[in-house]
Amino acid sequence: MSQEPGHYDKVQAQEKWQAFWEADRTFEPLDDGSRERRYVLDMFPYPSGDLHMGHAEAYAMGDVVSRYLRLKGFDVMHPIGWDSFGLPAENAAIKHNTHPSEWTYANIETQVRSFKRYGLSLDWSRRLHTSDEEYYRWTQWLFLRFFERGLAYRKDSYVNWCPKDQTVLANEQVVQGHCERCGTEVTKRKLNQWYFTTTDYAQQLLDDMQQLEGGWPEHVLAMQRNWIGRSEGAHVQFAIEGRDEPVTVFTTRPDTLFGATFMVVAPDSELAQELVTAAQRPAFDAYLEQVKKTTEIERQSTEHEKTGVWLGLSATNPVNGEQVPVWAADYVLADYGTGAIMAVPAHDQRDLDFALKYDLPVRTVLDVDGTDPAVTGVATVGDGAYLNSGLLDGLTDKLSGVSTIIAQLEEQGTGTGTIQYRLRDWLLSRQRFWGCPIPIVHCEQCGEVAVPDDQLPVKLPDLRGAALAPKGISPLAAATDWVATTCPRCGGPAKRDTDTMDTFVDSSWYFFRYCSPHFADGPFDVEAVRNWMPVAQYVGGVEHAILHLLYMRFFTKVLRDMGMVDFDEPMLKLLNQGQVINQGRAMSKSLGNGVDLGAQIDEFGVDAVRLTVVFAGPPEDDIDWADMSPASSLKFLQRAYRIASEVTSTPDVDFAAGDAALRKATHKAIGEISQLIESGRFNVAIARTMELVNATRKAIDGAAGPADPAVREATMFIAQSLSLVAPYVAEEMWEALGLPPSIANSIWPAFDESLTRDDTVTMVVQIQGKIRGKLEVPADVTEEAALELALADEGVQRSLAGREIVKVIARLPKMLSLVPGK
Ligand code: ANZ
Ligand code: ZN
Repeated sequence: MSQEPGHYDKVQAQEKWQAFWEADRTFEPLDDGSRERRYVLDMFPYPSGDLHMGHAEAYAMGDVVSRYLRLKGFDVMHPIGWDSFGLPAENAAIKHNTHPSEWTYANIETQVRSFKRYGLSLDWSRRLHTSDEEYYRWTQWLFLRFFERGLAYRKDSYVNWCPKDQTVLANEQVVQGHCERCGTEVTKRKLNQWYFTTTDYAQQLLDDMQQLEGGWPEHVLAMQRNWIGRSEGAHVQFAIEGRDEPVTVFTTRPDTLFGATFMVVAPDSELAQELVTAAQRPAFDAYLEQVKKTTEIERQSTEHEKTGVWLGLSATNPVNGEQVPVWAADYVLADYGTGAIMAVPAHDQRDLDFALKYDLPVRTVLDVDGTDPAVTGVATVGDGAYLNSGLLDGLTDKLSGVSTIIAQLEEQGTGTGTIQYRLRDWLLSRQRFWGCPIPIVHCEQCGEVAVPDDQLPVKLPDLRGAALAPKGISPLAAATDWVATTCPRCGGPAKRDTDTMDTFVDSSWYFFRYCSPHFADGPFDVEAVRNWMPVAQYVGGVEHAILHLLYMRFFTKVLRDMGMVDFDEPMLKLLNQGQVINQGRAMSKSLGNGVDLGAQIDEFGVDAVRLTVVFAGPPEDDIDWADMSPASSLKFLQRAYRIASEVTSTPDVDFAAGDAALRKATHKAIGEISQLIESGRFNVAIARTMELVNATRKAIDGAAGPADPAVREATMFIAQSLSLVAPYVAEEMWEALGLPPSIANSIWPAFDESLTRDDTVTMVVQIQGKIRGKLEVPADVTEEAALELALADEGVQRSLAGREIVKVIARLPKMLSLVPGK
């Protein structure tokens, strides 16, 4: 296809430069310490299919930072890999009667091609896949280190269970309480599950957020904080007749203890099973069945209708010796606090709703606003004067109420002040095939035995197709040859663990692996991690604002305690890009409003699509594709390219000799754009680049002309600035300017502040030959402006004394001479 002169051929440019970067290995870091290192990381993709508009946005943002830091002279590492274990591969394998790896690795290859075409400055030499044996061997190794340190343990817990398919379901396979495959109502079943003790690190996870202040979005820090959920309160012991152990409750309001009129235990707790009397057993068992069908979210919702059952016994309130009935109710959760509460209906809405329904007493112990909760049905919360509260009566604020009662309980030995976290231990085992096998062997003699390091990886058996279909606990259990093994400790018969790890385990350490991706003696080379980390900029979706970020922070702290890393936090800065939507809504098949990335690229080219995405608005904001015009982006890029094709000076010209006005515009742009990129305002940086393109066009067409050295200087900077978002046209421009490739190896120009200063000159004002004033004026002041300034000057006004000016003699900017009339 022939092109008009000064027109860049987007398809040809894409092929040409992609091949160049690949052969030149342009984006592999030197990693030799000759330059300061910077690590820029995008959250790695899941190979669900080809790249989509969401990827286009996220990776375009990361590339701006990565390419900018390169040009600023840093040795940048910007790696890529795949989070390649996960359930969709298993479903595809069942459907097509293949192995999950086939679907997975085929999709990865598709994404690789798209990533390469998308012109990202990625280091392909560090590519990893979490489902490779070479990778999951080290996931297992890390699991074993956690296990040795007591940070990985097993306990019983409830999982989603489909009674028809006889299988465990992941949360995402439960659709409105029903099995995604067969529609049967999902219930809960107790299974032995693996956990990591994230709770041991709760306080550190909270405290170290101080190091992220300013580098992470405030709302992400808030989400982390809420998830960890620190509560200060007390453990209070209620004695139970005929039972040695008292029941301990957790409360944030121990000061309301005199208002506790009943106790509630989580129905799905061990404690409820222990407490329930024989007479109440049938009613309790029936109730528990009902509870198992309720999701945790429903249980915590304030709208959820309160239900419960009396367990047939009473407990003793430690401060007044009162007997209060013990109930089981689903609004109390088994795994928060102690799984048991003291109910204070007057001052806790959930307790009040329950008390009113089951006709339990309500006793006000705090006068908050003069109202009576038993009458209004609204529990009163906050500070107030204590009533009916023994030693607390007379106090009026929560702080002293709480400390007084805690002191009393501690003295009696019936309670203590404590801190509770909402954070739970991380349930990491999955009853799935396509994941990292848990490297533990179960021996009848020795119990849980670690697979020795030199026998890692424990490889997945070769199950495919129908063998992966749900039946029983886990697909791996069906591989009986694989399950049967010998105990590494006693040599006796043993069974392999048939669970695999949550894929969040894989993604909790991949960023360490990138630092030394082929390291054979451990998950990573400690030295390489010391060189590269922490990550300077992490980019990814806000959907990972809680779990992924929390888990990788947890891993980092454990590795630090193991002496493998020397920092507390792995990611110094975090950017959450927005979403690409269409016509005001998330893109979806059912709405038919999907936008195909490949089609957009075919029509407008990579550069125009990337420019559109980055120019659309602040990186955190959503982009509505319906409002975008990639066609005008392309038009702008052609305008920019044409400028480069018109420059006639040679690379060795002296910029200092160039047009002063254009030089000033260029250096202003250098200063501003650098600042804008560093503060994450990429869209505004592009707007500045567009302005510089206009100024340069004017200079070429005007007095300066295409040979002016300032035109070359401006055009070079336009190309560099554009290279952050439109790398193909930028390389073309660089080449048109006669400069050696790649533009990615060029150096971002130094900003010369002196060139941008608005120079001023002292102007002398004479009246009838005598100096009557001295004024600071711009060096390029016009006669009109000079006259206006002079007439506004007090000294000049005084000596004119109202006379009209009949003649002006201007020798600007130094002198203005005025001749007044009579
Ligand atoms: C008595 C009380 C009186 C309470 C009062 C509150 C107000 P946070 O702040 O979220 O930590 N609670 C304790 N364990 C629970 C569990 N396993 N399931 C459901 N609720 C539980 O909440 C702590 C409060 O939630 C505790 O303080 C307890 O109710 C309840 F005027 O105890 B409180
Ligand atoms: Zn053994």
